[in-house]
Amino acid sequence: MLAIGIVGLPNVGKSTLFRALTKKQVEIANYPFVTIEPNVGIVEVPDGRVDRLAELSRSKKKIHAVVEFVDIAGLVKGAAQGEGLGNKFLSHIKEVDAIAEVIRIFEDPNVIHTQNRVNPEEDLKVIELELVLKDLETATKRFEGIDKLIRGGDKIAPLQKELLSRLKLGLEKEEPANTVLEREQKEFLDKKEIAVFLNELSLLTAKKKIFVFNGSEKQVAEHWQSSGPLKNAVADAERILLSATVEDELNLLAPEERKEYLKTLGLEESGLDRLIKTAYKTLNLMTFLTTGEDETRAWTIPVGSTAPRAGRAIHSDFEEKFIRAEVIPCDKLIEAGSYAKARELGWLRTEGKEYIVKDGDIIEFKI
Ligand SMILES: Nc1nc2c(ncn2[C@@H]2O[C@H](COP(=O)(O)OP(=O)(O)O)[C@@H](O)[C@H]2O)c(=O)[nH]1
Ligand SMILES: [Mg+2]
Repeated sequence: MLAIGIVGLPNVGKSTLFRALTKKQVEIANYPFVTIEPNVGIVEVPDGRVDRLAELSRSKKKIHAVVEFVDIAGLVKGAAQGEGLGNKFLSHIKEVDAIAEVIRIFEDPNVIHTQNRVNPEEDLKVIELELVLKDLETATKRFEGIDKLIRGGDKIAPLQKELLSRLKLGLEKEEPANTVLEREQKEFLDKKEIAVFLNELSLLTAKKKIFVFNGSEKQVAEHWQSSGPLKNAVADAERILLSATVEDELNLLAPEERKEYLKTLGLEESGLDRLIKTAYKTLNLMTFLTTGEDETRAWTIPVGSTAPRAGRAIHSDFEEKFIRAEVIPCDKLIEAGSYAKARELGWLRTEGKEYIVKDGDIIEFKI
């Protein structure tokens, strides 16, 4: 399963956010492949289509798509040199697919700030620098052993050396790996050996990122308006504004009260729901659905998957023995009101191996 790591300096609200997330934790029994650890939370991706389809099919069970969040402790100034939890931090963060970077905006005299004052721009710089330094360490270590591999006749090592030296050059200038990679020639990066090697290096500054600004709506808005550096640093990355404490409180309310409360805050959706959806999108994932009396279920697949690849999410047989699939977009089935009606209207399509699945397709596999 794909995982998002929550990182940030101490006392910025990571654990509060994580606690709020885990209150939404799914019934683990439905996800047999999941192992639970104290700093891991598995949460449903909010998706109204699942509820509507379950109603239409009178399903006994409803199973949403999920994403995994990991509360990663140990990032402090100097973490790259082993300060704080140092290496433990590194091994945890390397395993995640994307990073949610929590930045403290809220002011609260009772919550100590590690740099003694609330300064999001500075915090951001500290975090980015630590991540860059970790990557520099990773790249340097690999670089040091590479000549030996080349001498030993390793065919791929010279290419790896080239990549590592370009990465090192950039990282030494405090450029994140993704900036270096963006500049690289596509032909170079597209080489299969390079892609595999890069993946295996799992550089922190090459991971997808979501910024989470933690504070009241007002505080965040004020800060955002007045801060050019903050805007620059975030650039095109996804960003979520929320208050971790409010999110935690929201979980205590009944669904109706929650809606009311959100309304008074001028919000349609909780910050957590926005975060979960954004995470799903950032990981380049999408959903297809299956529905019937037994269950209605959302399945997670990479954007651009073919029908057989989608089948793999259910069972490897569905990919290997794929013959064809019967497909209807979710909104079309809901509009028709039933499978029988949809069939009568000719809205069910038969698709073959090459079909590229779209988000919200309902698929029945024929094997
Ligand atoms: N006023 C205020 N306090 C918060 C907010 N988010 C977290 N806190 C408090 O800040 C303290 C540190 O939060 P925690 O989640 O443990 O931070 P972590 O070190 O990043 O995991 C706790 O006392 C939280 O209650 C917020 O949005 N507003
Ligand atoms: Mg914490």
